[in-house]
Amino acid sequence: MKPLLIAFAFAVGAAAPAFAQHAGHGAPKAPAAAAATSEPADGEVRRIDKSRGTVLLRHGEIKSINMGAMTMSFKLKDPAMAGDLKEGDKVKFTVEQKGDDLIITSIRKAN
Ligand SMILES: [Cu+2]
Repeated sequence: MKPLLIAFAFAVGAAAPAFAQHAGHGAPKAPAAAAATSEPADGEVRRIDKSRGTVLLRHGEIKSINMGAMTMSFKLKDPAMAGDLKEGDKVKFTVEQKGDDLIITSIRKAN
């Protein structure tokens, strides 16, 4: 229990200065406000399970759900979103939390 709490506190603490810096300097493209929740996260496809509609991603920080970088599995909102993705693809994606599930609501190849 205790290590989890410490990890969570660290994640929250680490996210705050990053956000302040982002807002302070003003991103060149996205003008403030809604950006923090809708900004796509970076990831790399490690595995795709088209029959279950899940994708294993190694992802960077996901600000919208306050999650640090890790490798984990996500459900796709629509299994067809796996489309032409393949292992090793670099992607940009957005995530929505529904109960205990994290659902990928959009995913596309990053260039
Ligand atoms: Cu994660």
